Amino acid sequence: EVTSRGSQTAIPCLFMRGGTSRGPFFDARRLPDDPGVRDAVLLAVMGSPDPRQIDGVGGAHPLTSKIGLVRPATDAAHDLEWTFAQVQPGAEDVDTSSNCGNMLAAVLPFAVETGMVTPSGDRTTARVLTRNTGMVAEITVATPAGPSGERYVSYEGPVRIDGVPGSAAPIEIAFLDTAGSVAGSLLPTGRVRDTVEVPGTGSVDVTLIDNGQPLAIVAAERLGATGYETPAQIDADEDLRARVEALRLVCGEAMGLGDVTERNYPKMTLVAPPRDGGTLSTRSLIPRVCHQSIGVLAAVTAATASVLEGTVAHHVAAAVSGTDPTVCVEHPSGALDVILGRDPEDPRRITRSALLRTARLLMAGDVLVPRSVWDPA
Ligand code: NQM
Repeated sequence: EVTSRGSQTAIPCLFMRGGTSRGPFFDARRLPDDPGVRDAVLLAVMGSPDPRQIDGVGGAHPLTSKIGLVRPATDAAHDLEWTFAQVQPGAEDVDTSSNCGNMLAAVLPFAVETGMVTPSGDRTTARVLTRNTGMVAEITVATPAGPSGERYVSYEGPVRIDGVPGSAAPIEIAFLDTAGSVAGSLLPTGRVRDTVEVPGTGSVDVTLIDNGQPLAIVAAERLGATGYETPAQIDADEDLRARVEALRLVCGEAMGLGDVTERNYPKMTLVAPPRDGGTLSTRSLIPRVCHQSIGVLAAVTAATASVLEGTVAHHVAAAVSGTDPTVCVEHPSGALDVILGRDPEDPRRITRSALLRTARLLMAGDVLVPRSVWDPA
């Protein structure tokens, strides 16, 4: 179904913002089956491994170097399947081993735009299976009827999310069974807190946790930071980043993730007491540069840690109450509210988490790659 345009192959593509991230979305069925060819195509689309991604559509930052691959589900329990692909601008690797809750916000809009899902009323809900981690999310978008009666995804609405200018239509995401997405279990070491030995830094108390995103949570203070720095200040602080990276490698091993040198996780989360009326303050490194806000599943995981007694996050967090507490995760450009659903029998078990995002279709058309990349034979 792909077409040629001179010396290049044209691949149908929607370019979308999902939450505070952005990238090209594809119908997964229209990409090469061979994983090696597919990855070469995706790298060519983005312009990696050039760190500026000048010969592609990537935005030269991890948050704008993300890709969504969507297809109708192959079983009756789900409506859609999606695979998230992270390309680090300067690297040659297409990492599909973890998830992205921001890009996930654009999956259902993409599916409606491309006819994979037919809107059923003013609001359309779909169950989306994330193939990266096996996680299921229930997503609801606004699908009003146009003048001719045909329904469309509306991107206009009153919802503001910190990190994105203006307001947009709400996209509700309810995450189910997020625990152990990559690390196998919520607390992969079996403990709420571990003390690890880090070359150059000494003993560091961390909470190693995965409720949708593997995180190593550390008190900002312990690494000589305040936890209230701007992302630019953190990115400019080579010493701090070296300490964080040394800690990350040790935490990766401790979490059973092996050598994480080339991986995008664990995300390093520096925590401090809340400053703006929230539950806790965060600075998230993804994993080597600082996030402008915080990843969605990283926020769900940090929120989960903040309600578990004994964790490094709980130690600095303000108290929250109720069986389904709202945890307000402060980040460099504002805050993100996560509603946690606790198991009434076992309050340490978080069975559901929910939050609001927005998304927008930015461009529709074809993305072009050299034909020799698409068809290397
Ligand atoms: O943790 C960035 C993002 C993310 C991931 C990152 C995310 C999540 O903000 O669910 O959303 O941590 O690399 O897009």
